[in-house]
Amino acid sequence: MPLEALRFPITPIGMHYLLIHFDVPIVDAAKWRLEVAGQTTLSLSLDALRARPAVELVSTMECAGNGRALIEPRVESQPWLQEAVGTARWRGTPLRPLLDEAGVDDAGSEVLFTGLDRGIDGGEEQSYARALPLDAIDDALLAYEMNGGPLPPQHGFPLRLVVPGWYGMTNVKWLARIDVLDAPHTGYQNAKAYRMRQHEEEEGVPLTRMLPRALMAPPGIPDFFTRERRIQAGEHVVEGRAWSGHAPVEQVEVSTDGGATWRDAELTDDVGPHAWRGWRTTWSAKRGEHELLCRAYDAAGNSQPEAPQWNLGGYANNALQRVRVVVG
Ligand SMILES: Nc1nc2c(c(=O)[nH]1)N[C@H]1C(S)=C(S)[C@@H](COP(=O)(O)O)O[C@H]1N2
Ligand SMILES: [Mo]
Repeated sequence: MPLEALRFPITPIGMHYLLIHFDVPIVDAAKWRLEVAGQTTLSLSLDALRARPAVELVSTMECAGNGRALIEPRVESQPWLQEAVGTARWRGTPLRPLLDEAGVDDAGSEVLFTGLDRGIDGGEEQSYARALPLDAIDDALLAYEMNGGPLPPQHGFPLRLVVPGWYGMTNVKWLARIDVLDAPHTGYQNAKAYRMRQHEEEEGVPLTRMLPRALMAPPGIPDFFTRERRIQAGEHVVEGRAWSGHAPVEQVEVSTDGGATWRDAELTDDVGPHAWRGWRTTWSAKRGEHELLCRAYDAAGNSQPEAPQWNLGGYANNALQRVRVVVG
């Protein structure tokens, strides 16, 4: 998502980031079915899912690899700077009642979501699949609409999972089946990928919810090649969005002097409890070079570090955004 799109409370579809491990499956909706396997197996058409109770959910989603390219030494994977985030208005049917209809027994511990896309990752051929603990799916939605229209192919047509607050990989697209498991899933995307590890042999800690982050829409205009920002001296609005998957954002601070001093931004647009929060402040820009930073705090006491912490997957880098602005 180009960072100027932070000015939209709901990200227009063509500006929302995309992360696609394999190929986008081309799905014939008339033939497609969702299998839900609990104690019994349900097979549901798209029409059957649309006939179920519908809810809307505005949810901010961020790739767990957002910020990866800013970690040294560089990790080999999708080289995101800070743009792998977006907010959409999803519409669909709540997951939990569907699981209850399929029958979840007491032994049920995890739910596995499998997509239609196949490929090779870490040397293993696989369908993209991710398991979640049962108690994490209470707010989860099976979405068939995005921003008021049908789910586009690149975002998971005909059906995707949306789990508010969790990093992007959780939100399985092109859903084919859902299985209630009675033992932890050991597939690649849970056991190897999306874990905080320092080396390959380590079991590591699974990534779950998004850490807090504030981002600003870079002020002024960019230089084509360097992307350096240029602005005229005078009063300017500095604005952006901030989110956390752990608790609501309570405070956003801004620095215009490289982090020497900080002041509170005003919190603005609130588009829902699972969405980012708008913020803004004004800046009297004086001639010269300035480094602008912003920092989010959530109600659970989480904030952002000054520098990234290296890890094998280059995940969860919520270090402070720094934007250099030349004022002339
Ligand atoms: N089936 C499937 N689901 C998937 C993926 C994928 O490659 N295949 N990528 C995941 C990752 S890593 C992210 S960050 C989000 C991105 O969703 P978006 O492309 O709609 O923004 O989808 C997740 N769901
Ligand atoms: Mo991701």
